[in-house]
Amino acid sequence: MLRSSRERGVTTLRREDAEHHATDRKRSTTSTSTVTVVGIGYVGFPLALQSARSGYRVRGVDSNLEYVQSVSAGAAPIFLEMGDARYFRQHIQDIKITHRILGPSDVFIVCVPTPVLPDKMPDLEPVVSAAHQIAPHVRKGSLVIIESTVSPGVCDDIILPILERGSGLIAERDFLYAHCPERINPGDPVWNVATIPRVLGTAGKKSDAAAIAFYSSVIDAPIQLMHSVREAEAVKMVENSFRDINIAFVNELAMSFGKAGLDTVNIIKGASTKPFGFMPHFPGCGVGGHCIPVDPYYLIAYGEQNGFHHRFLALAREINNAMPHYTVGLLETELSRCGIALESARVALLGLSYKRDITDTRESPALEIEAILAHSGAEVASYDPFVAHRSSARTLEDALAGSDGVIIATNHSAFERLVPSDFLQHGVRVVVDGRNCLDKNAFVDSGVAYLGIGR
Ligand code: SAJ
Repeated sequence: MLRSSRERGVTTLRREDAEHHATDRKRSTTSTSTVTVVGIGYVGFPLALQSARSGYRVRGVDSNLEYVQSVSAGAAPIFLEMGDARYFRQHIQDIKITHRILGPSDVFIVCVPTPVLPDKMPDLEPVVSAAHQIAPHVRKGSLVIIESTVSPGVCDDIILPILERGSGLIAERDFLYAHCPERINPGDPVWNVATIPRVLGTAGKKSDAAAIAFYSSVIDAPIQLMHSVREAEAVKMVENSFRDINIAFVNELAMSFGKAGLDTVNIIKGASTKPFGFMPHFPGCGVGGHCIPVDPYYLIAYGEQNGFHHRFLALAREINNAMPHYTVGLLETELSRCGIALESARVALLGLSYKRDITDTRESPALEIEAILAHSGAEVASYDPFVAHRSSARTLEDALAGSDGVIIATNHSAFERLVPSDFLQHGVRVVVDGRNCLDKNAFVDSGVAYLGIGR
């Protein structure tokens, strides 16, 4: 059993200590130290680029051969923020992208997805596969960091044994080992891989120092050293489950207040004037992304393996998962009031990605809404400027033309400017604003019925 850092007397690392480590590391890494990032998607790619900016020789490894070939040829991934895409194009020769690990590396970082299976149980296959790939290349002094989001115990009880068996080495004694859960907020103009504070859990004092030195040389943000790897795993679970239950709370409020004609969004904004003890979340047509709707299931499974049932987390997931159906129900009821049956209606679905102005459709409620509409017999014209390849309509006008109803599932900036005449001119009768992003007052007496989520 690895000794916790509390036993090692290390709790919170002060910034200047980290800087001291960083100075040493920066001096020694500028030209020769190699960082190998396994999994170069939304999480791994920005981290690989930031490591290259910090002077490391960087290798990126990904299991998707077609993706590796495309990126190696210089095609910047569509999810990269502009600054990262520009840096990548200018420094493509500094980053070697391959399908398999090339060999030993001073630092290995695992950034592969940790999704859930259809039965909502954790799918650890990608992270286990990454560990098997890395293990034969781990040498004395290598630093292995797991950034993928996992529940407490996965790093120590599942990943570490693979690394030790495959390398013939022992963590902390021979190689250094840490968990630093990823914190990426796609589309955020302020918080990015260089500025987001991080938490760390490691295998011991030597691993503390090496991991702190590495992150201090790559990011400009505080690093909080936790008492153990398990605590660091739990931190990520807690922060994302916190968000999911709070979204479920306001979604339930929206379904309740919607029946009473109250404006839930305005009420939440009112509650936000309280300067303490309240953090606003807002209702919507569902919860998407690779974090928020997934991580609570890892925590639920962790509880079950310890003989505890997370009733609250499970109920929050149930409420959030019901929002796509709730949203389609609003449209069906209002169309029926107009004498239009959903199964014979044409519906424009605006937005496919899970979040504003990004391309990511993982776990997107818009896709669930699209399936529900199609299952009901409605003709669906989907349009998302960020997901053109997946849209059935080439333009917004094509999607709206001849549509009886509209569901806005993503609050892309292109949709927020829509006004009633944009719908009226195409004969649209009902607009369901799944992200409460339009001016509902503009629709009063407009001839187009407006329904928000809870407003
Ligand atoms: N959503 C709501 N109501 C809200 C907030 C979000 O319905 O009040 C929906 C969004 O529309 C989306 C989903 O939830 O479909 C997730 O939204 P998100 O803003 O949480 O976006 P993510 O998935 O990019 O979350 C990331 C997370 N970062 C990491 O896991 C490292 C999360 O921890 C952050 O809290 C979040 O960004 C953030 O703060 O924006």
